[in-house]
Amino acid sequence: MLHAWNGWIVVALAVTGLILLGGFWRGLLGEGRVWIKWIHTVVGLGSLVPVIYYLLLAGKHWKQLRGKPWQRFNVFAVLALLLGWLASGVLLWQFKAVGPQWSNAALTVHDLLTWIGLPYIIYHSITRTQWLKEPNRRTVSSGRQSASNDLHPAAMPEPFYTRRTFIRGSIAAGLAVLIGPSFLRWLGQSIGSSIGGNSLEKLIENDSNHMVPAPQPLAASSPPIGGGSTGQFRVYTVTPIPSFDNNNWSFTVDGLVEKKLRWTWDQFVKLKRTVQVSDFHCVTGWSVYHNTWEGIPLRTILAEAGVKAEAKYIKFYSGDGVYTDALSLEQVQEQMSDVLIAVMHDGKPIPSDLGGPVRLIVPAMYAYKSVKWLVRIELIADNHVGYWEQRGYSNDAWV
Ligand SMILES: Nc1nc2c(c(=O)[nH]1)N[C@H]1C(S)=C(S)[C@@H](COP(=O)(O)O)O[C@H]1N2
Ligand SMILES: [Mo]
Repeated sequence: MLHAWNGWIVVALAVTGLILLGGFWRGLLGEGRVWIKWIHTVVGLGSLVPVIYYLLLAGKHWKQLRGKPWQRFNVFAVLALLLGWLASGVLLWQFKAVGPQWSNAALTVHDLLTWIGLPYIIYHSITRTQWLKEPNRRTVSSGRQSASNDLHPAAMPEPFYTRRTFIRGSIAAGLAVLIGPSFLRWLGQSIGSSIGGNSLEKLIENDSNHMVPAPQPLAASSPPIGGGSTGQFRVYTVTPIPSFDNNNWSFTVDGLVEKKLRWTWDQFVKLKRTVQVSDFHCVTGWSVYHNTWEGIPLRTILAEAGVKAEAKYIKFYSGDGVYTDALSLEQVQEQMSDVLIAVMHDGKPIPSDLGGPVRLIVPAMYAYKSVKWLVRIELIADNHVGYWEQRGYSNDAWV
């Protein structure tokens, strides 16, 4: 019964975990995503209960597994997986307390265990359900089992080509085909190589924006004074990735301002830019370090537009037509001089996947504040609750 409970817990964690990982579900689920994250966290913490209960009984079980090295190995593998997932999961759950460095490492471990553990557990479940039909192979039974073991010694090797090895081989091959490509993509991203991953080069190659002229980098951007970013961006979007060209792109500053501003791309690329180096942190655990961003400080633009006294908040609109977020004027004017309307990353135009041609960068806050495909800034009197904040993300986004 303990095994069955544990099995169902793993199924629940696998399903919710894969939904959280899949970019496809971001826009579709909305608020549901935050709920699923909660379910995943609570069930994950709950997975400790059967583990502890098992450990109390482990001595007895271990004896029953005498002479069955593979089953003993399996016990180790499953315990290592569950405890590894749990420990890294706790760090991801407590990302604010432990900070981005720890959650970044925890996410890598959590993912790695998933790519190894999930195929392992699926293989294990499929092959072992066949055992249920063969009582002599089941571990937990009465003395009858040792009798049958004497008749069919476990040590007797099976011939290589039997129905069973064929079925196992097919299951393993099927899983490799299903999971292999995503695993390789993940591996490529983690070790920073470009096999199938979203390496920066790939994202730049796939840029679907057609803005002319291309912005020319300042000396501090090329080569990037930050030395080039480290880590991989995961491309997050709640809509299909929009594409822009000179005809469908413009940049507006309006609302409670003295002077409404509107630029076409030709005008916008001529604005004076500055360069900053900053880290980029997502609440789901990943970070990209030492980004060299080039763009226009938000303060410069606000000064040019002239903020009216009634204005208290700044609302940011994405050109995807859906995503928005806001900062308070006080935050921007007193605490964060580094909020940037970014046009270039590491000396290159920001590719469409990463929010180009123009995205917001708020280094002191988690990246859900960094609105991609930024096209409009509106000064408002009452706070606006952003896309993810409406769906359960914390209003407090300070890293
Ligand atoms: N328009 C838009 N901006 C967005 C998002 C989005 O879904 N749409 N996701 C936010 C979140 S949660 C993160 S972590 C970062 C991800 O940036 P990246 O896709 O360039 O890695 O963008 C932020 N800005
Ligand atoms: Mo995020």
